[in-house]
Amino acid sequence: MRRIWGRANSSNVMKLLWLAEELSIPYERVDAGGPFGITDTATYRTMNPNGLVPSLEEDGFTLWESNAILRYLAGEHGAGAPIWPAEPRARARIDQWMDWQQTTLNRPQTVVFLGLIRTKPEQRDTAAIAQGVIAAGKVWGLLDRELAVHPYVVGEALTLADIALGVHVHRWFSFEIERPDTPHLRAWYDRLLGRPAYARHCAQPVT
Ligand SMILES: N[C@@H](CCC(=O)N[C@@H](CS)C(=O)NCC(=O)O)C(=O)O
Repeated sequence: MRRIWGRANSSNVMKLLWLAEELSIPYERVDAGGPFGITDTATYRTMNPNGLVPSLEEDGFTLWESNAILRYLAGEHGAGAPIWPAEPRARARIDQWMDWQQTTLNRPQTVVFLGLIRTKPEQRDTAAIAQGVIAAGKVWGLLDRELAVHPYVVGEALTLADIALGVHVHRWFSFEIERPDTPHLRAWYDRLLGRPAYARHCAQPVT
């Protein structure tokens, strides 16, 4: 039995649902985190001491950190396929962008997301949000330049790098903000929207 713990509107949970559908991996999802709670319970904390979502549970094996779970699931079900190739340099290139999502993109993108989506208008720090938009715009601009050369993040095919970053590009284009012109990023987003699994799990109202 494979169980994904986490509310469906979490970007990090969306990554797993999207990958599972792309690779036809069966799973059961349990709502946890946010209004669903559970993450503070002792039982959940033995599985994920961070008290965050997602967590993966598979016949007694547990794992946390969304990108680590992506790699694990792809290794089990898609190893060697373009989505998670075996060749070390090809794999390293994907890892590079996955780490970049967590370390470089998340910082400004989270400021904008929490400020605009999770904060009441009267409580917003508009200066911090404006700075976040500028910073995130620069980060997305870097990816735009990469996508000028190939249709997906590392080349011709969808990989785990697209999954880690793709959940966030829907939010970026959904925010009511002024964005820099990034035609290649927009074309990639449109390409992702054409994938049923992305449309179903990631391109939903941002909450
Ligand atoms: N680096 C972690 C971050 C996990 C994380 O921050 N999850 C958020 C949701 S995206 C969370 O659990 N928030 C608290 C909650 O939902 O209760 C990962 O990629 O899995």
